[in-house]
Amino acid sequence: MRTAILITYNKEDIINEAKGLCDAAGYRIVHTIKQNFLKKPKFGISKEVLETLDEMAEKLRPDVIVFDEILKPSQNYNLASVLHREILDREALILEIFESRASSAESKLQVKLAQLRYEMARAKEKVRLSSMGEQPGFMGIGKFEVDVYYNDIKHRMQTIKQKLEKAGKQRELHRQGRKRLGFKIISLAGYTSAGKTTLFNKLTGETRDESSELFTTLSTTIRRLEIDEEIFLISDTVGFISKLPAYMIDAFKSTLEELSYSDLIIVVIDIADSDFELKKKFTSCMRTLSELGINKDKLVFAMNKADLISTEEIDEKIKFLNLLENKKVISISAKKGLNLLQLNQLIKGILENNQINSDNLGVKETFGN
Ligand SMILES: Nc1nc2c(ncn2[C@@H]2O[C@H](COP(=O)(O)OP(=O)(O)OP(=O)(O)O)[C@@H](O)[C@H]2O)c(=O)[nH]1
Ligand SMILES: [Mg+2]
Repeated sequence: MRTAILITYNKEDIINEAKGLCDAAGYRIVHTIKQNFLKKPKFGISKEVLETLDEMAEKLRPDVIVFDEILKPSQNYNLASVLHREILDREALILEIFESRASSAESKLQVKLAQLRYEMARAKEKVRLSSMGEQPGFMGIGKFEVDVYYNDIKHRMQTIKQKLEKAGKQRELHRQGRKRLGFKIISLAGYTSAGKTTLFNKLTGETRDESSELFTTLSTTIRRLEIDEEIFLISDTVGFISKLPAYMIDAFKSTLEELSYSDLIIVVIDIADSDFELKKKFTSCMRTLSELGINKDKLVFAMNKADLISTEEIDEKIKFLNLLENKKVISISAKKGLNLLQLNQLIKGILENNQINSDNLGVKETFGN
């Protein structure tokens, strides 16, 4: 396993998430440096901390240095020239995870596009630096090569975008097909590691990858779900995460897009989280859902991992999230199969009383009859 020194903020939830990301990307952390501030202009960190870091790196010889913030290309360059090691900022780390997890052709293209966007931002900076004559041989390349490199990235992005457009049209056709068959669509949403795939597998009898690592799922899978002989379609989606750069959410829009075409969304929440984490993840989920333009009436809240805490604690957490009055809240355990029949009944009840939603799929009918 490759090793990393982690530089992160001095806050427990952030440290845990950063550790989770390193773990998911396949790095073993050999040392952690915690800081209150990571946005100093030149290196992100102060000169003194940089010196300590340099010493640690000499001693521990990690494969990479993970910097849990978004670094400017110049900062990345400055750090690399002192430390002589690969520096991965938060974005690069998330991209590595996405790259290793993407399984469908479409999600691979999306990852590639996000990587090129990341490179593009850096190419722009290289062009700027070399045209200012500040760093003529920036990273060993001159202005002409930088221009060629920049145009090459642009061209490759264009090609990928075209392929993605095609794939998008394909998905639209599938969606229309499903609509014509009259099936209601249910989607799973929620923060990464909440237990969406576990629930999906339990409800449908599927055996998809579920794990404690972050971002296990990177493309949507749709299966049928039968409740009292009535057939619904259910789809698993990629997990949300806080501080995900906008263009990455954009890159995975197509997997999240399924949500906006759903008749009902099960928001899976890890109820065993501490109050602080619970609130943070819940807020992040709700924000993403609202950014996708999703109507609140379509949401069902599944308080998952109920096997890990007491009934009293569950009630307190539901109250804490201001969901006490909400009739669409249910505590479950996907892993232990607790309350899943009740969840099915809740889903069915809502979908049956909710004819309006099915006419509101937002799909343009481009087929002739
Ligand atoms: N104790 C307990 N663990 C659970 C339960 N549901 C899921 N888990 C565990 O939580 C971890 C994450 O589960 P996943 O189903 O992969 O989570 P996910 O929401 O699909 O995660 P991403 O695909 O990364 O977004 C796994 O280790 C599961 O075994 C539950 O009801 N109880
Ligand atoms: Mg999953």
